[in-house]
Amino acid sequence: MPDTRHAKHTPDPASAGHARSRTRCAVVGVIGRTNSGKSTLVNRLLGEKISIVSPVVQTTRNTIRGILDERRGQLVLVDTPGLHKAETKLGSLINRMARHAAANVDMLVLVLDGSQPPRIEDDGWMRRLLSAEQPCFFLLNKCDRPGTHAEDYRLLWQRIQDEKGERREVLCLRASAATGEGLASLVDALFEAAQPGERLYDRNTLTDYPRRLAIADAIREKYLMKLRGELPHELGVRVDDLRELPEAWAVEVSLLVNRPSQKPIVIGEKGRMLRDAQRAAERELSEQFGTDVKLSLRVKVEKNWMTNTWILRQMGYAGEY
Ligand SMILES: Nc1nc2c(ncn2[C@@H]2O[C@H](COP(=O)(O)OP(=O)(O)OP(=O)(O)O)[C@@H](O)[C@H]2O)c(=O)[nH]1
Ligand SMILES: [Mg+2]
Repeated sequence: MPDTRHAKHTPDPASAGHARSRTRCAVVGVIGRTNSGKSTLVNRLLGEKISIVSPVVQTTRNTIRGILDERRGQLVLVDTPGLHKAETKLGSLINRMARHAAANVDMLVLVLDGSQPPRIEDDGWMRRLLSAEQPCFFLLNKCDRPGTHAEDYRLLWQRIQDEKGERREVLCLRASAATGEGLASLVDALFEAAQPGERLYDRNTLTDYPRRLAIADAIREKYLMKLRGELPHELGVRVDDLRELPEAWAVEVSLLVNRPSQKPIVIGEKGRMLRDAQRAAERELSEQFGTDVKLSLRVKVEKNWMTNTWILRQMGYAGEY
């Protein structure tokens, strides 16, 4: 993927100044509980990976914007962290970020995990959507898996409306972010609900997610699959230095853990875990940015990094709101 697609937010000069627009544009919040498939959906819609994906809950920790550009207009897809029961300051920040993102978009897609029954977080989001001002859609995801809980979600929505004494028609689409099935209908529905307007981003822009955060995420993703128990949630990845040299990008990275006992696990036997993560991330990032990326990883014990606002800010978790 050419690096120019990871550009900064720049209004499209070609489209500026037109009073009446034939294009339709909208900022679309992709929301839902953790692990429902939001990031998989955004990546699939863009046809490129901009957001990390894993079977571990709380994979996404930032809001990440991806730009879907078509002749008919532009959808700015905002991937958000999944709501979950927060037990740490980081967890509460992440939940706040997701709610904040949902309040500041033109329309909302609530991604439901059709392969599992509804949970408390689905209930919470549906209640919010009932009174949300924006157009809303339900996307019943993972329909490639046998058995769907469509009826459970329908009943939940019905019960919430009965309880609140309010009615709202929401289009519910079945889809699979993994296979792409049903996603064309979603995109059509989103463009149809979008208002006429000019493009918000240059047509070639894929995402405005900062490089440092994208690099840190790629490394964290490599670890999410390998670590067990609490460790995936207690690992912080921070890019300390990024030098974009002509021959290769040189990146210095700290892997932060809470306790000394976690350090050898992250390094692995004879450094194997660290080396594997480094190589896999280097491969992926080099392809993504179209230049060689060399990572230098250091594991540090930073007690309570998850409650340290300064560190959280460096990781982009405490900005914007
Ligand atoms: N079978 C199947 N698996 C899916 C589908 N969509 C996502 N998954 C899997 O579900 C898991 C979670 O996917 P993510 O995209 O990381 O979920 P998320 O909603 O972004 O999760 P958080 O970032 O934690 O909120 C991964 O293992 C995905 O491969 C789908 O349509 N079908
Ligand atoms: Mg995600």
